[in-house]
Amino acid sequence: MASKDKKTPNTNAKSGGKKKEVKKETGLGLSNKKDENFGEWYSEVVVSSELIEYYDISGCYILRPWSISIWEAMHDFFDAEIKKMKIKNCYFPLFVSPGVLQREKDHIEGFAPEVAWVTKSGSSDLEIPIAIRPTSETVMYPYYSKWIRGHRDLPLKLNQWCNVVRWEFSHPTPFIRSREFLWQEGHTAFATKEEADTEVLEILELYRRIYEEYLAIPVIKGKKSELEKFAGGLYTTSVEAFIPNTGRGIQGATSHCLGQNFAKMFEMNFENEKGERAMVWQNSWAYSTRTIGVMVMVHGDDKGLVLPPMVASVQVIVIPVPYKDADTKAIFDACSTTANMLSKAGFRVEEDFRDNYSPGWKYSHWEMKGVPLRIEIGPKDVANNQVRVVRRDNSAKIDIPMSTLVEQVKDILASIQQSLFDAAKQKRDEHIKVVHTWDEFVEALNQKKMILAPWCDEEDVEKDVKARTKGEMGAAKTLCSPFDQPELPPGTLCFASGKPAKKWTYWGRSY
Ligand code: 86X
Repeated sequence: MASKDKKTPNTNAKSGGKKKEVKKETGLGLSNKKDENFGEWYSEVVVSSELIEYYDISGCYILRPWSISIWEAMHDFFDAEIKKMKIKNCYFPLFVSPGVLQREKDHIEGFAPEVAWVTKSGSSDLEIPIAIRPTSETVMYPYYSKWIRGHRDLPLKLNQWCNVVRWEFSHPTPFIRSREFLWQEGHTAFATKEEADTEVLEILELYRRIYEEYLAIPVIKGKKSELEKFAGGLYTTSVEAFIPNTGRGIQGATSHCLGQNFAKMFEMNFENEKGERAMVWQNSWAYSTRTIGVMVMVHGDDKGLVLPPMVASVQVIVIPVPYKDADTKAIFDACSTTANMLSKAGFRVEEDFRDNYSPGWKYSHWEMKGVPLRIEIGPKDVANNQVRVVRRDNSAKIDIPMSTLVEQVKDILASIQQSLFDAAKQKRDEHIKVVHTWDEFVEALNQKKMILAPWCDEEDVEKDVKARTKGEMGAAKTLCSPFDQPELPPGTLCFASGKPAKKWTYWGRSY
């Protein structure tokens, strides 16, 4: 194994074990198995696949090109879609003055411990400390108030792509719970509630498509309970995903109708068509780099990352397999021809011509990085005018003649995208349990299930369920009430309170 030139600086906060160093140097795979040691497996896979590097500040991670390219694939889709909706991009400052941050003190109260502050410049104290945005309502809305005068200024629909900082104290996890993360935050203002309601669902549908069509992860669209909604808003909708290995639900993205709460606080009002003062109706919505973590957790395996073709910056990796006495130049030429042909056809292709790694090392390397398709070209393939194609998701190998390669690669990538979704959906569905009683609920929770139960929709009952399920693993809470409601026969009782049930709701432990 030629790896002498691959010196890794010993700054990896997670490394230290000799065994790990050796694995790292040879690139021969993971030392943890997904089903045996999930947490360790995850930490290892995000680093070994070169998505992230650990950093010397807890909860902060370096996003390497491999993860940023996934972020960009989602960005390009979402950004184009919101532009079709006439939402415009903007950029507001990172810093918030304490006065402005306090203006929404009611809902800030619970979040206050998470706000990070700048208190010094050089060695001198700032006269007034400055907060770093944890979200941008207080940054943006004073200017919405200034910019909105009459009904012709509405709707005002802005989005920004930025970073935010929330100084979390619970266990940090790359992508899933980090102290700084990337997101888009959309903030819109309308003259009527109807327009706001419509947009909430349009944005939620885009979030569903990011998860299902790009990341190949099934999600449930629904409404958050009063306890779990964004306290500053009117109602919260979300897409909810599920991590089978931990049995935890995870909020994938949120789309809120804020109602007129912020309009009151920030005096966002306008003169309507009748010449009266009226308050705006608002929405806000966001998805973050958490999406990438969910993708790793759902699709990754014991060989590393598994990338859905829709978000893979390299969809096909071409690897020459020279033999001692074979015509090496012919093999390399065949690789270039293949790569050019696929690239011309619109696929994202790379060749790995490095001469200091063996073909076997390259196979594991690109498997670790999750590239959907590998093409191997050896002397026999050159002689037969064919290539060997290997799928990352199921290891299936097929020999394909050059004459039909483009068509077949297209079909195989589509098939990988679909198979990943189908496998994730099947696994997710196996972990959904419908229950009617408290005993069934507790049993399903112990089996790491996501639970669908009839509920009375009372806040005290949800708090009580939380209290009764508190333990090492964390309490159960509501994930969402799905928009797609199964039939609720009259007389159905709440699993927790025994009162008449009002709706079906998903429950579970969550991230
Ligand atoms: C809630 C609400 C909302 C715009 C979204 O979910 C979509 C995009 N924002 C965010 N939230 C906070 O308001 C919040 C506030 C402070 Cl001060 C904080 F430190 C943390 C927060 N976390 C979430």
